Amino acid sequence: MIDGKRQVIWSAEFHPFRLPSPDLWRDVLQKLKASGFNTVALYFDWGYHSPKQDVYDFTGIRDMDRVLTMAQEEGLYVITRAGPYVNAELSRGGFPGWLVNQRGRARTDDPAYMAAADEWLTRIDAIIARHQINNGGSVILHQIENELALTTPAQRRYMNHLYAKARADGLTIPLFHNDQGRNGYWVPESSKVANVVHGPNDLYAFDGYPGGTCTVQGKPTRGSAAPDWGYYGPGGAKGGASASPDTPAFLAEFGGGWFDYWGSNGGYECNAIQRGKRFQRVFYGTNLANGIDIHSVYMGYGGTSWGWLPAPVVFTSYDYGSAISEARELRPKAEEMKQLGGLIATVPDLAGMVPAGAAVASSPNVQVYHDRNPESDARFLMVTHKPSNGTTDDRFTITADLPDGRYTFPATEPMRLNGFDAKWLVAGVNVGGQRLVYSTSELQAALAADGGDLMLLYGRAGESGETVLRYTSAPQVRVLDGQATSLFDAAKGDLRLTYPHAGRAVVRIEGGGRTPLTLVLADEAEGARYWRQGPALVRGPALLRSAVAKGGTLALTGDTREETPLELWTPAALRSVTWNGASVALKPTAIGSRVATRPLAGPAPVTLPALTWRSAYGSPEAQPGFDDSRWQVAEGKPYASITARPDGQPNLSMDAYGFHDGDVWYRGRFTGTPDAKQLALFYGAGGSGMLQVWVDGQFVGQNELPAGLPRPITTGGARFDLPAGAQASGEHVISVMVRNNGHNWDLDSDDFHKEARGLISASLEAPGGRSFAIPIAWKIQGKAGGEDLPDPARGPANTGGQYGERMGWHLPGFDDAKWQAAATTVQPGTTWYRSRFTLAMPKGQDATVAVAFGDTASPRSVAKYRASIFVNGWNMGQFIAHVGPQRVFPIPEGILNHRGPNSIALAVISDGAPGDVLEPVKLVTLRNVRGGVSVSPVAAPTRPDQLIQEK
Ligand code: IPT
Repeated sequence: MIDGKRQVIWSAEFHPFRLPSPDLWRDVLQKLKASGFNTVALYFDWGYHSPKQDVYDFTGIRDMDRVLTMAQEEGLYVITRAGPYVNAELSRGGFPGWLVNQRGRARTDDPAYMAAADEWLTRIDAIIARHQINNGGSVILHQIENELALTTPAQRRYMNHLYAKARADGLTIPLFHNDQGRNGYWVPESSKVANVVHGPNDLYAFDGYPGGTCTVQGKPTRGSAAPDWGYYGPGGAKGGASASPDTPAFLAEFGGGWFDYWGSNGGYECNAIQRGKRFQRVFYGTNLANGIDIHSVYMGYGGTSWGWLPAPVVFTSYDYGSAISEARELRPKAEEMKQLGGLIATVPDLAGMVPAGAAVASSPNVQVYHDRNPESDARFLMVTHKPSNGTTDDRFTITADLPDGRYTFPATEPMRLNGFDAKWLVAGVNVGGQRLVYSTSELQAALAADGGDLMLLYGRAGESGETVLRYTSAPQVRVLDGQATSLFDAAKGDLRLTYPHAGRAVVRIEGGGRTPLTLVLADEAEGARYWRQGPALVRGPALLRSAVAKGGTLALTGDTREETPLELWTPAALRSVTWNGASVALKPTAIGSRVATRPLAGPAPVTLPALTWRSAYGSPEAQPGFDDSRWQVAEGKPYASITARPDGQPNLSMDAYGFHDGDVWYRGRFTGTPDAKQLALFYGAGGSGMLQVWVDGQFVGQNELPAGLPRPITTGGARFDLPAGAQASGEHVISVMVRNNGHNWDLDSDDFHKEARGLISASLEAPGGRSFAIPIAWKIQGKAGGEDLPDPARGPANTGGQYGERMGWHLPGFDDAKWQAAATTVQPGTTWYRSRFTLAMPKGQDATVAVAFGDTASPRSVAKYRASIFVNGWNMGQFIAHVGPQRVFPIPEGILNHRGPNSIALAVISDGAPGDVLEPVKLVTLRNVRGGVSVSPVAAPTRPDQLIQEK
């Protein structure tokens, strides 16, 4: 209940850190709102804000106060999820880099760990506290920890600490934890159930990702029915509405897509279908029918794991197959969500429903979940197959005792359920001044129109619909548009309308003892063209962002994908209407709406420049004479990693030296001997990570960790033959570059995020593996400054220790005048490519531009190489040509300057073999609309001399 009113919390997840252009947060929030969600759930990533212990940044792209303000301005409630641990397919699951050097076990009551967590919590809690609903904000619920499935006393004390900390920091809203499944972990003490683990929470929540997967061939499977995780599930301690029957049933994450991994065939489009249209009706509907009234879809907008944010289990794109694509396009499933969320907004009685008794379908292939509101007796009838993943084509009637009497309906043509699908019907509800007895059409929207009500109902194209309304005497029915017939049953007072769902029909009903009613009866696609915002129902545009009445004017903002007619229903007092600031001339229609006399303009086409490149070689560290005098000596640091290493080796792990993300270089010196013929290395590098090795300036090879697994292998061994010259007496130099593709998450709270990265051990060996006690004196260099960031605006995840990164070659203002026209042959190591270009997007347009590599029709190339993509200095991802699947990298406006100069720098790593060379790179437009929000460029240093110099 919020302010004494029951409310279905209909939420979707968004990660501001996966969209490093704060002005676009508003775009996503508006799109979530327009897609029917009333709440947004936000994770916060501790590591994103903290490059070094005690150092925190909440400015620019890290301004979490701003995202909370925006969410409130856009009319969304907020669920905050601030960790300390979040998982989220982030490197270290959101833990900061420096935390892996801590020996104490994370996610326990180890004092050092809790002190570290408190640093973060003190700061993020202060921001959240200001935005709580009872402080004038819109944050309603707050999550402590994330899927903590170990429930030992140390974990219990840790949970107690987190709860007390949140309260001490002024968080007064209900606190909860999300259980990995409905296991009964951390159920509130107040819940007097047996066989559960109690914890210090106000609410119990759990996560669920049911409903099949995509096959390797990219086909959705429908292997399982929607689970009954509430009223209709098995009884016992974990039955009822949740494992905690005394608190509201709460799904903190319900899979609205899934993540994709290195080496897949490209799963996001399949995930968008797998957990897309129809899935949402069947699965989310089953949840709602089961009494799960706090329901958050993971993800609503996935976004981009830019820079070194990704955990080893994912690549750059975190599209997730969510309702809003990474390119910020509303997928068809978002339109379906708009229709479902529209029902929830229109019928507040859906909150707090309880089972209502049998509603029987005449077909054995069909089941009807039947709930009622205990106060108003309004009904929710969720009609789906039995089992719910059934795909047959069935015709049937439903018999139920409804608030207005016992009905078998439809009375005319039977209902139909054709294929995997569900229908969310309501019965016995008051909508405005009307009484809806039942309808086989789904209710999408209602509003008070002049001197009456308006209702928008829809159904599957080609199926017939039946709607019954209650009157005291026969009303007058006029069909203003399309086809519909009516019959009045004077004994009951029922007006029965029968119509096909085909385009739209409009029926006007007057008299009969009620305020007049306009019924818009649409097919599903027609319904999807309507937006309900503010005091208006608007038909036409690709998106309606807002509808704000001020004085006699209704200001509409939104997007058009093409020239689009505009039709709307508003109170007549709103005489004038503007669209994106320009006034719209309107004329009345015969059906009571008004239409724009001229269509809304669509976008002008976008033209993008071709890219030309200059290049320079970027692995000078490989040369024996390279000056490493300022590098750190790699020894003597305490080893906090969980990875076992052989005795006698120095601590080589990169994190120990303050290098947590991206690439790291090692240079080792040894004295040659005739027997030392091989170099054996053991290293940690995350998913599809790699190393490259030179001896005395000669490339001896590279090793890549295997891809193609949903859970990647993150450490590996490699053996290289030494060049003959390296056996001569005297000093020799080994140069090793390790690409660290992220630290593991800590899903199972076993300190897995502390698996070592960089070199773990190195030894010189005779053939057969006999190793010598030949010492190698190692030096190490990673990101310039280590934990002291040279570029705090872009932050810890932006760069690693490539030479070009240390020198600022990735920055837009770097002077590349001395670079050569792009090389077509390639050397082993890293070659940098830079391009400058200017964009001139038409004003008032929102497009998503992407960087695309080679043949985008295929998930991977024959050529073996990888490229880090810097756009105006921002590391917007990693392309691994031979691993894939991502070839197209959307760049958010704000990072990309849509109206002015830009630069792209690519750091390309190759083994130097012929053909393992950068393929053609081009800019492509993924989406183009007229509209959008206004976006300023994200401020950050542009030239190397603006970077904070290493001390
Ligand atoms: C659950 C996590 O809480 C969330 O952070 C994210 O990792 C999500 O899954 C998957 O994308 S983990 C659960 C599926 C075991």
